[in-house]
Amino acid sequence: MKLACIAFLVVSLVVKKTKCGQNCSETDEVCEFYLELDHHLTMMRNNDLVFPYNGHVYKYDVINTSNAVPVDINEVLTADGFEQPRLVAAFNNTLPGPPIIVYENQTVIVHVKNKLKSESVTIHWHGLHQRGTPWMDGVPFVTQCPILPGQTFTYRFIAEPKGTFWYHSHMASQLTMGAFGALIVHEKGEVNAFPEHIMTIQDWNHDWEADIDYMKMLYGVFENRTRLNVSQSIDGTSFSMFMMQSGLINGRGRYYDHNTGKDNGAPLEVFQVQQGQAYRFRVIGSGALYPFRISVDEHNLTIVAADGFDLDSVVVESFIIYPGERFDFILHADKPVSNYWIRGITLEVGKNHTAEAILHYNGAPVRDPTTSRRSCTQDDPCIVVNCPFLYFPASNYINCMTFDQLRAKSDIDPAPVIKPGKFKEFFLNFAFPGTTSTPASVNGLAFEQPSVSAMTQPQELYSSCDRPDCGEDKVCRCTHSISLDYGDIVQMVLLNMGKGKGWSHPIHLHGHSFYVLKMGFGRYDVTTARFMEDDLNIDCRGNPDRTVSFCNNATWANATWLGGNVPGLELKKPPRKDTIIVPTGAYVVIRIRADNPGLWNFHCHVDLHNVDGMQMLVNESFNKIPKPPVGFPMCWNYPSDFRSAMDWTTVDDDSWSANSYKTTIVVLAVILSLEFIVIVGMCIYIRRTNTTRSSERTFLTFENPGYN
Ligand SMILES: *[C@@H]1O[C@H](CO)[C@@H](O)[C@H](O)[C@H]1NC(C)=O
Ligand SMILES: *[C@@H]1O[C@H](CO)[C@@H](O)[C@H](O)[C@H]1NC(C)=O
Ligand SMILES: *[C@@H]1O[C@H](CO)[C@@H](O)[C@H](O)[C@H]1NC(C)=O
Ligand SMILES: *[C@@H]1O[C@H](CO)[C@@H](O)[C@H](O)[C@H]1NC(C)=O
Ligand SMILES: *[C@@H]1O[C@H](CO)[C@@H](O)[C@H](O)[C@H]1NC(C)=O
Ligand SMILES: *[C@@H]1O[C@H](CO)[C@@H](O)[C@H](O)[C@H]1NC(C)=O
Ligand SMILES: *[C@@H]1O[C@H](CO)[C@@H](O)[C@H](O)[C@H]1NC(C)=O
Ligand SMILES: *[C@@H]1O[C@H](CO)[C@@H](O)[C@H](O)[C@H]1NC(C)=O
Ligand SMILES: *[C@@H]1O[C@H](CO)[C@@H](O)[C@H](O)[C@H]1NC(C)=O
Ligand SMILES: *[C@@H]1O[C@H](CO)[C@@H](O)[C@H](O)[C@H]1NC(C)=O
Ligand SMILES: *[C@@H]1O[C@H](CO)[C@@H](O)[C@H](O)[C@H]1NC(C)=O
Ligand SMILES: [Cu+2]
Repeated sequence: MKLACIAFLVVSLVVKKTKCGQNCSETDEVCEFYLELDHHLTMMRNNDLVFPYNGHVYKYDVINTSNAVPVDINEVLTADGFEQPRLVAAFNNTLPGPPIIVYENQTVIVHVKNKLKSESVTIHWHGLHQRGTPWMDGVPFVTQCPILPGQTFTYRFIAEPKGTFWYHSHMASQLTMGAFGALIVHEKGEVNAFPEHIMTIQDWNHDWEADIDYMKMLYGVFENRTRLNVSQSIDGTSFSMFMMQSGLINGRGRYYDHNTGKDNGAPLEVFQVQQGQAYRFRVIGSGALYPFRISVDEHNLTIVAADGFDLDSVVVESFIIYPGERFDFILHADKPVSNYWIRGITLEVGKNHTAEAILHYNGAPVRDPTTSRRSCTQDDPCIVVNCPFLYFPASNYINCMTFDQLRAKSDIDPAPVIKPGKFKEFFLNFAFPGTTSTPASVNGLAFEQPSVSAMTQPQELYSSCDRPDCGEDKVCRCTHSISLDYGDIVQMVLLNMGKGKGWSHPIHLHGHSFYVLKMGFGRYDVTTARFMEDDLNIDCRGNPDRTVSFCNNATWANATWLGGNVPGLELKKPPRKDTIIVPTGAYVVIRIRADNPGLWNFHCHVDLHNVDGMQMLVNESFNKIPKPPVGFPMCWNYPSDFRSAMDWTTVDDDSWSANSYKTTIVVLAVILSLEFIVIVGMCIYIRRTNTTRSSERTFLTFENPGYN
């Protein structure tokens, strides 16, 4: 064993230039990392509680902060500085987890250890295409079995495409507990690259955690014997009852007392810049639910990329980012040496929820900025990019630029051209239709997670959607998938319409960066910016009344638009994305080429919606999916329901004790013979692999003979 390991390392050092556990250089072919997921508490330094004061934290028993030494904030998960420690699940005890920074086309190896006591995990590499390695996509029960407590798993994949990505737990809502980090893929040989900063932004609630959020979403939130309402967006549509107490940038924020309006002085993230220099900020929406509008006081932002793909740059006052999205902007540090607020405000009305960080010019005193937001005026209106609606209230003097108004930086990557006979078109409504029960669904199909990995154990799936209780103006729960054949050109019309609309959804597709060809918005009141009516170019079929129809089986209202003939599609320089907002009442036309065989999850990135069922699978050229590596772990087939009740659970009329005695003997005999077979098998296998592939055996999970 040990010899084999050393042999492998020697071989790989010589042949592959492997880097272990540190930053990779451009010439490395393989980059290797270790991540440990464990529970931790915020505001604790080892066994000591700390408290926030004036941008620092101090040990709990400090009485006079002016003569005390503050605790190093890098040793504390400060979050919003709330003194009641909150449980987090974090990689390597940092919030966010350590950044993984690699170069395009490098082989990335990440060894993951699950040190949680009662939860399993998988890690998704959000935005990477996993071409040739679809079983490394990290979706539990879709591409792999979850990594159970105490277990390890090794991911191995190619870093492609280049750009700003992130990694996060894909297990239910675990990511909202802090289980994420940045994943940056640098371009090779890039000249004149800007120095850069990574910025994750998220909502935070220190009283609740993932599963409680979900329960409260279903059953309601009460405070002081009052039922709280869902918070409202600028266009009059909804967010959630999940209360965002604080916003965090790179894991730091301040809690504002709602009664006094005073903040608790917790430390904030400080981004240092040198006057005269330009910087690339890589912003990652890593939150649970709320979008943020991000601005930097007294600076314009030049947006240059979204979800890893370069855009024709636009200069804006701010941009909006939903969970799952990424935007890169260039900041020119050309203002007087000082401190400036970086702000992320939510789009809620009647609430002032802000995530804050500090832009600190080298040479400025270390203290909170005193700057204020730019005021948008009739003569100098603000431009906001990526709005989930068409308008802000007219009195705000803000002009929205929706994502479909952006263009790719170059025209070398036009939209896939329709080939006769190879074109498929899908209408997918991401919404909450229903009457008595209104689960989050896609076309009324709330996703039921398989109980084994659907990619590697397809023969063990049960829950087909081909049932009488599923269909037009019905809602059911099943394992929803659509099938694509290799080489298909696929147009998807993402909808958010009918009875189940009312929330905007950031929809994320795994395995692809789709081309965004067009967005169609509903009707709004131009003065108040309130949403009024769905876009009527979509025919919801079913019940003709839009407020009643589930819109489960939609099509174009004008039949000549079928077959890809939608007027106004951007085919020359469409921007690409892997996560796109589908606003209430709107549609988004996207295209992909089915050239990446896999089983790809397609879901809302608002975790609560995803967990509730707003997800589906794209079953892409299943018979062309490469075989997983030798030794790839399988799930034991505990069924998800009792439809396939096993014989050994039924007791016949004999007395229980006699029967259980018999059962025990049989089970023991079976176990013993299985063990015997396994031992013999292992011996044979070890002997064989020792002689033929000694270097690969200890690295079973990431050697892949089926690929390359
Ligand atoms: C995570 O922690 C482990 C154990 O302390 C360490 O070996 C590893 O290098 C860390 N990983 C990263 C990416 O920092
Ligand atoms: C790796 O790169 C990051 C970001 O550039 C930097 O903060 C960190 O110090 C580097 N780590 C090492 C070991 O060089
Ligand atoms: C706190 O410490 C400072 C500096 O040593 C001292 O000037 C001040 O009087 C102290 N305050 C109290 C309340 O003890
Ligand atoms: C990445 O690798 C692929 C396949 O080996 C190759 O075709 C492509 O040119 C490479 N790209 C870069 C930027 O090195
Ligand atoms: C609860 O409501 C009562 C009556 O309206 C009010 O006096 C009290 O301050 C409220 N408590 C909190 C914590 O808001
Ligand atoms: C919630 O909305 C209802 C109906 O609009 C209103 O009567 C109630 O006062 C609201 N509750 C709160 C806590 O704002
Ligand atoms: C930002 O751009 C706007 C219009 O493009 C311009 O009016 C404004 O002066 C710029 N602000 C700064 C701080 O450069
Ligand atoms: C909103 O909150 C931020 C800090 O969270 C504060 O700086 C700002 O003044 C507040 N704005 C309003 C209008 O209350
Ligand atoms: C969708 O509508 C079409 C046209 O009316 C109909 O043929 C089809 O059966 C419907 N599909 C479902 C699932 O109801
Ligand atoms: C994907 O397609 C294959 C082949 O058609 C089928 O056997 C498998 O059950 C499908 N899987 C899912 C989850 O739909
Ligand atoms: C349907 O769409 C086509 C192409 O855009 C257009 O020429 C035609 O007038 C439309 N028909 C109706 C009834 O609107
Ligand atoms: Cu959603």
